[in-house]
Amino acid sequence: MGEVVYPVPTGWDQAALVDAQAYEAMYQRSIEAPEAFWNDAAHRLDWIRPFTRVKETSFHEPDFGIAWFADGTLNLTANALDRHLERNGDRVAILWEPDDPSEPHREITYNELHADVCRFANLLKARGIGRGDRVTIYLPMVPEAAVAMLACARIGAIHSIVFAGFSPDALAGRIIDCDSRIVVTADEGLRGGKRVPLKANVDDALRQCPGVETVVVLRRTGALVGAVDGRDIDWHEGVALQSSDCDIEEMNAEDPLFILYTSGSTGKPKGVLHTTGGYAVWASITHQYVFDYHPGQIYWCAADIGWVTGHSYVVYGPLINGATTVMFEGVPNFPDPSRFWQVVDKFGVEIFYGAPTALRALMREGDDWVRRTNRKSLRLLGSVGEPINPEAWEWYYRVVGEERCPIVDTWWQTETGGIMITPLPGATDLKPGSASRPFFGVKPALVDNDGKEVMGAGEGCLVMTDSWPGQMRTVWGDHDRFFQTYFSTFEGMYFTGDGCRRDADGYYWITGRIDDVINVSGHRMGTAEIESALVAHSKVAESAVVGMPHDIKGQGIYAFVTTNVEVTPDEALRKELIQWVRQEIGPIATPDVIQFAPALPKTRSGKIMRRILRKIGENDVTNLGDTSTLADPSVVDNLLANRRQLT
Ligand code: 6R9
Repeated sequence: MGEVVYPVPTGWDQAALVDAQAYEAMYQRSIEAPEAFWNDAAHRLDWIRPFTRVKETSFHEPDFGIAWFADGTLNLTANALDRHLERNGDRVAILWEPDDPSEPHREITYNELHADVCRFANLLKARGIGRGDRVTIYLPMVPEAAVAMLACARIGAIHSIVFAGFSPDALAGRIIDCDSRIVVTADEGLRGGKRVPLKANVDDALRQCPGVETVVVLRRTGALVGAVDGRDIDWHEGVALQSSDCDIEEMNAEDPLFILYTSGSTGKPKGVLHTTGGYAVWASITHQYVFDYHPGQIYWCAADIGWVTGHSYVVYGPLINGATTVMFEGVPNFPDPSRFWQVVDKFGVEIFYGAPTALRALMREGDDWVRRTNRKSLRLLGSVGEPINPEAWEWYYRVVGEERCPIVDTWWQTETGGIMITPLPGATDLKPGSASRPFFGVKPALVDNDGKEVMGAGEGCLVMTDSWPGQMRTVWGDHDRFFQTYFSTFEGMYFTGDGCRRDADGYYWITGRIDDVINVSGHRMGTAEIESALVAHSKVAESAVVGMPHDIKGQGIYAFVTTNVEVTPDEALRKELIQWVRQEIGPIATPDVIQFAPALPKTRSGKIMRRILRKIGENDVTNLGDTSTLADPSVVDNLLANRRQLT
């Protein structure tokens, strides 16, 4: 396939914060003089005591450690709220769209958000929560989730958000790991018209957590939920008694801001810890430049606050920059597959940031759902969470953005705190499927399995050879695991876990997690490549590819395929797809097995659970491991019933 390149659209290079030339200059300076670059950049924040030290980082033993702006002090809420009040207090901070479009939306100004945050911060204090204490937040996508986060930051408490789709067991594990004494939740959540029994889940989880003294319950649906005397308090009754003034706590730049649990390839979820100063600089500077954010624009990141994307790009980045951030409670296809674009029209959204999995699901429903909406307000589109296959990219570009909006395909991780590899809309020619170039201060490298650096165009494991301000600082309670997981595979480098290709133009193409790499007849292939080929077929909606044992090739290719709704999968289509992949990639990528599946097993954040598919591919299905984080466990039963029996 010839490579497609979309140049920076006319006008964008002029109007954007950064054009191609400026990008090169700024990037060079950030790499050659990081101290000077980040010293300047960190002045985007208001500091209480200015820092004099900038970068103190080492990825090597024995002086391993990461600190940025270490002698500075600040408060994150003061940066996200207080400093905007004098001039922009009446600007809308949060535009909230409920799950049910017939329910009224909410507009919360910076003044109002500030008062709400202060009241909730005072409530936390009244319950004995202060500096360094952990606060578990188990809330749906409601403005109060942002209020709770910012209230923690105001008093120096550390929030740990647990996605409101997680089970009681998963919640309990996360409460116990960080030893929270307080949980903030709602009676019920609402998603796609369905109620989620959050308070009941909390009650269930807390049977395992005797250390929890307080549960704050927000009324969202008004459902009757039980209350434990002395432990449970109603959010609104609690804050009604509190003052709307609350002094900020003066935090050290390296004091913890939040913990967010994320799963690795092995073991129980890790508590990724982010600190205050460096994270705030990173979340805000990336939000400004990647989305080319200009004050007053309406910006929407469709991620849930339960994931890192929600932390950095629904709440912290945009609010530090004084933006109007849209918060959406619902799902892309409820009440119908036009919903995203209806919300865009309703609020005049200019910047939209979403996930490929949602785009593929919408693409499958046909263009008409998009075309019947206006979308003229959109000027920029973003993608995050997984590689976006060129077909979905093109659809996003042509149908959603009408060839007017650059797409920023942003690669990053919970661990990185914010965007790392991405186009800048006024600076970077776009190649569908490539996250393109490193952001300021990011030093990616590719290494082979022996840790030898791959120079120029080539392929390897993606590592970072130096620190950036938004980097995670430790695994909560297990600093050794932090070092072992990320810095021991390749000496002196942060290992991302992703495979990657760099082309002759220096563009990065993420090929998927290294653990998803398969070796067929001695050829190393990213499963994402084959998936992308399959998905490019007009009858295919989604696909996941894993390795399977093969007598001759070492590993064979096992492809799970979900077809478009109107297609009935049959033998003829199976042959057609095998032929198609041979054509798209070459005979070496010929799938050995194609299993049609009505749906793929996904986590609630939309990531395909490859571990399960790999087990099926290996025909090792007696122990599928922990399936508690699956959005719909019945999907697995169907896969098992129809799996190919290997001989
Ligand atoms: C932000 C987020 C991190 C993993 C990462 C990679 C995949 C994220 C991507 C992407 C290709 C992109 N990933 N963005 N792969 N292109 N634009 O998703 O964090 O949940 O920790 O996931 O997601 O494999 O290593 P997280």
